[in-house]
Parts: sequence; C-alpha cells; structure tokens
Amino acid sequence: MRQAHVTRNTLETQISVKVDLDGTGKATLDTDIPFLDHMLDQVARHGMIDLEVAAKGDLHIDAHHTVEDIGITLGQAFTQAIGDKKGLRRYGHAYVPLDEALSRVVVDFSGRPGMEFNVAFVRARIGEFDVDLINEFFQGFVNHAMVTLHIDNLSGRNAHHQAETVFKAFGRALRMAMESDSRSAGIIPSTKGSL
Ligand SMILES: [Mn+2]
Repeated sequence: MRQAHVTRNTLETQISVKVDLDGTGKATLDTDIPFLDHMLDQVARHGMIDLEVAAKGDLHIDAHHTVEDIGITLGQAFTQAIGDKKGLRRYGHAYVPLDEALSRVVVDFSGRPGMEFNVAFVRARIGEFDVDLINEFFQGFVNHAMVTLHIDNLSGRNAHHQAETVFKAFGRALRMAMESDSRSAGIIPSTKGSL
C-alpha cells in the first residue's frame, strides 16, 4: 500500500499530511489558506492521489511558514509512501493549459533534490496569496521528496491561471512518474541499481 501519514510540529506550524498515491483524487484540505487549498485540490485530482492536509500556522505573521512547511511535510509523506521505487516509471511530464496560460512540469524520482523554477508571475498577489510562496512550497517538497523538478510557465497573462496550470501539471507529472511500468516490474529504474 503506497500510503503515508506524517505529522510535523514546530513552534511555527502544526501539520498533518496523509497520502494514498494510488487513490482516486479525493482531497480533504484545511490549511486556513484558501488559495493553497484550491491548488492542493488540483494536485490530488490530477495526480489521482488521495490527500488530507490539516495545518495550523502562524498566519498572524504571514503565510510563509505554513506554505513552506506543508511542502516539506508533503515531501516527507511522498518519500515514505513511494517505497523502494521498484517498477516505477520514475519520470513524468505534463503540459497543462488554462485559457491563455500554459505550464510544463517535469519530474524525476531521482533520489536527490533539485529544482528549476521558471515562473514570472504577472502579479505579486493572487487575492491575498503572495505568489513568492509557490516557489517556497515546491522547494520544500523537492528537498524532502528527493525529486528533480523542472517547472516552466510558458505563457500567461493572469496569475491565477499561471499558478493553476503549474499545480495541475505538477499533479499530472507526478501521476505519470509514480505509475508502475509492467515491463520493469521488480526492477529499480536506474543502471546504478538504486535511487
Ligand atoms: Mn482556479
């Protein structure tokens, strides 16, 4: 069963993340950051991941610690749930459009963290949400899921659309990478023999 439940408590945030990587795309989200809930819902739906995230953070300061720590905790849950990576496709990619916006996300369950984040948001905020935090979320995830992640927004004139295409493409790319490849059942997808 590719499932995990991780809790992470600091003086800044208290976070619980449950994942089922072979789910049906069902999300239960309670982060007190509505835009982030909307984005995590996209990851669950398009990744076909069952996802429960509950977070209490120091939002009286700003959303920075909470968003970053949710990324970290989600990454830890993925590392636990993905297991030994035998038979894993390993690589996944997706292009997702939303009207004028288009993003591409490419992921590799490489076993080491690396991120290229190329998104020039056209606005600094989406509602009350600071778009800088999207980079923080993904960096937290990458560091703890131990994946290589390339995120490129290729076009967009609306910051909500830019963000939404990034998160949907992330979900789709994860889904592809996390699926099992029947031709390589029981085999680690690396000539090194480990990932
Ligand atoms: Mn939307």
